[in-house]
Amino acid sequence: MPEIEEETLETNSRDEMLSPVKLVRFQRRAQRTDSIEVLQRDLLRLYANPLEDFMDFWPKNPSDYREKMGRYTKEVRKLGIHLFGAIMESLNLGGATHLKENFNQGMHMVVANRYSPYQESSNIKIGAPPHSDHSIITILLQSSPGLQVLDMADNNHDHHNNGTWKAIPKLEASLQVFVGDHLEVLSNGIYKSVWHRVIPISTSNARISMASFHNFQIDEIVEPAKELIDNDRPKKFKGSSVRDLLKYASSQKPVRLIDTHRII
Ligand SMILES: O=C(O)CCC(=O)C(=O)O
Repeated sequence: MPEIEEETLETNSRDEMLSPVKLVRFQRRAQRTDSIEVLQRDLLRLYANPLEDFMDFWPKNPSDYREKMGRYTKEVRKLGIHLFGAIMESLNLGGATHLKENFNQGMHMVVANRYSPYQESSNIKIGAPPHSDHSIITILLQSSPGLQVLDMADNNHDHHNNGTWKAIPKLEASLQVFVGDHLEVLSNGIYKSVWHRVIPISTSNARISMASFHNFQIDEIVEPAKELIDNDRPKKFKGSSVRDLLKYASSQKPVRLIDTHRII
């Protein structure tokens, strides 16, 4: 029997991806041969740039939440800006100040994921399904192992059905950095967004992760940089904004928006 996948978002606020704070139980249901399997995680999503505009919407409990989370988001944002500068240099786009300015003023979304303890026998499995991120880059902090990335070294990078899942170890005091879909577009396919999923290792302890998604401004159309288009490397993608990617993600289609925007 073919696998049917359906995702549901359980949330108080139905105005989807753009409310300043959202608490969600994210479930993906898949019809297996003789049962329905559910893949579940809980997440709290906050916007964080500009911090002054959003912090008043953040949780007040525990009482130092805003102060500590504010400090973390400020530091991780600085890191994101440094990394973006280095990536631009690697693409010989170091002089493209409009891109840097846009990134500096861009959208910063922070998602705290909680993967609760679970029983192996339950048909509710805990984890995150295979996906890539809408961001330019994502910076991830994780409490314990469970993250896996698809290694497509021997495959055509544009297809995500093949490849080998590789576990990413949790290294003390380290962050992971992912290339997101909009960097794949901006770099005209030179950087590839990372296909990843989560299968928590421990059934008895919760796993927590904090993903910081760094984007351009929400309505900025992201297209391949013109400096990276030539006869040898023609333009690979049509443009899209972060708003387009978020709206599309909430429509829960199995194909990435940037793949539907592929020109070649
Ligand atoms: O929990 C993780 O390690 C990854 C989370 C993730 O992929 C996401 O929030 O998009």
